[in-house]
Amino acid sequence: MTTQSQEMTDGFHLVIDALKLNGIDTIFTLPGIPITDLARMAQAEGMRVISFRHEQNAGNAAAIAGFLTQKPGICLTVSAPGFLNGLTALSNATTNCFPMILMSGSSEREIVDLQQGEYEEMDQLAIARPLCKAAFRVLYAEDIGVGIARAIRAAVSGRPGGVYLDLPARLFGQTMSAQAGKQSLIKVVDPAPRQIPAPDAVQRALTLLKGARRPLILLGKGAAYARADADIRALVEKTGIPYLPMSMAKGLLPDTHEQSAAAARSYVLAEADVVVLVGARLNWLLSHGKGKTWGGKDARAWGGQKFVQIDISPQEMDSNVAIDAPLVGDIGSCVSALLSAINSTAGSSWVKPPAEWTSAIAERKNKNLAKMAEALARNPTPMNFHSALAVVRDVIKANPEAILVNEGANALDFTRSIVDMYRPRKRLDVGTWGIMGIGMGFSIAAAVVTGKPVIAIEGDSAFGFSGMEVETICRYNLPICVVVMNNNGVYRGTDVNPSGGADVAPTVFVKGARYDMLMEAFGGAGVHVTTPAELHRAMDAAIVSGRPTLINAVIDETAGTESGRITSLNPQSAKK
Ligand code: ADP
Ligand code: TPW
Ligand code: MG
Repeated sequence: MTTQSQEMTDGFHLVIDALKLNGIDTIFTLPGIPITDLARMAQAEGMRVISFRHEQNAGNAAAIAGFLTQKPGICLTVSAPGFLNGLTALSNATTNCFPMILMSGSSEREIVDLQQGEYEEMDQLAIARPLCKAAFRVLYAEDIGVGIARAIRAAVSGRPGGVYLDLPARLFGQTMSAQAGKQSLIKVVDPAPRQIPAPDAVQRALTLLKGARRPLILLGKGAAYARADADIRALVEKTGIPYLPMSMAKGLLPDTHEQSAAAARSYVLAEADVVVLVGARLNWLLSHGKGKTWGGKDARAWGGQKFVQIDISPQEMDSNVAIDAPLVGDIGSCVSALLSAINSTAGSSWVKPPAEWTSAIAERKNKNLAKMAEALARNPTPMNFHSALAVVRDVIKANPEAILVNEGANALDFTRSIVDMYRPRKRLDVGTWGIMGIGMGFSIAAAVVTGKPVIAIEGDSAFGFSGMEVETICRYNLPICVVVMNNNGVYRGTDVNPSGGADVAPTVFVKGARYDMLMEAFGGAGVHVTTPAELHRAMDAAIVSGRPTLINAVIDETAGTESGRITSLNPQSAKK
């Protein structure tokens, strides 16, 4: 080797060095032209490189790694088809405000732009742009530092989201002097700057809150992401205001907290007079802040409540209903400002919500919890969602550090309402789109970035979207226990073909499928269970061993309902 070549660097190494310089140590990928060597070299340079069986799963892994770490998760794919496979995850990450960067190799621009039939020809930058927060292309090795710095800032600053970074094949082989290369890299200073709320906005929110008779706090996944756990808890406990966690905010305070109004959700949404939204959007998941759910007199009517909204995105305000007290800033700064205002202006004179409100909630809550306890105590044959999830509930209670990944329809809705979470950022699910396919990608990333045990509660249909990644789980020997709630199909296994033909109905799968054998094929533990006792034993064994495990839990095929809790969103013909 000549002295000259020792002093050179190339595009491959500049990408790796730029990521490492910014504290990014993991890449979720699937190799091929032109990024195979990039993945190899990243591993050689000490990065963790997790290689998947489909790019969508690598992308979902990157997205949730971003949510869990506040650093952009990196997904690396090949051109056109690999890029497109990753794009669903990028778009989903953007929709959910998860920071990630999709880096895809791309083919020769000159040929792509003239549409001359290049290998994996596609104008990837143009296609990605409308589906993510920002999209960049780097043409010269000396710009890699800037490209990656911009991608990191775009992903994590303000409202987090997905960023596309286009890396043409030709870039990787470009060389430059190692010293100039090093100087071209940027270590991003303060990538997600705090955004302090204006004092008058804080006062406005406080004034509104002080006048409330039936206040309510709504915690969303933005609050979980923000890692302001102690202040959020202090805000809830100091004010005495009942709160509702959105799905991925469960565990921010333990679900067993006495101020949780989760078991009286429909009552509090309809009755509250002032609602504080903390990192939660008034989208479909909250019935757009109006209509009957909110006490409105018809499906579109405003229910009369006032809103305080804490969000980093000013444009989120008034998106569905009027926001009376917008509190724009990062959740950490906003909640702590609100807390100091409460402590100084209200001081010890802060008046907790009236007892009529809190006791009315407690009454509903206790009634609903008693009803739930009854349903959970039954032990029907075959096992149903309740009897199976009573087990999962106990296992999570005994292992509160475990991360719960959850997807499906009934398998999702029942798990969310039955399984209590005790710690922040432990529940990861289908999010804003209600997307199927996040299961194994989320599970793998959660295990990789936290080192904690992962329990994935999967509908049998939901599992199928990413099921091949059980090989990945075995390959990296990850402590993941997948429980397939097997009811023979999408929603239920009981539909029949109305034509009487030989094909089964579109929602029905092979009856009695043995998903456990899929895990065994790759050396993991597969267990077939039909009773809660068997399920409990199998889950305990999985947690104790830390071995990749798939439990095929046979669930009554008649137990589910169409679309789970969102049956009403199915279009119905007006034709009688
Ligand atoms: P959920 O589905 O749990 O209701 P959403 O995804 O609808 O939550 O809302 C999350 C909100 O949190 C988004 O509007 C986003 O802008 C906001 N957000 C994310 N991170 C922060 C942060 N650090 N500070 C303030 N707001 C944030
Ligand atoms: C990418 C539509 C929502 S829920 C679901 C589908 C196909 C599966 C429900 O069956 P599963 O659960 O998982 O067996 P269970 O317990 O009710 O039987 N494609 C994508 N996303 C969504 N949401 C769908 C399709 C859907
Ligand atoms: Mg099913």
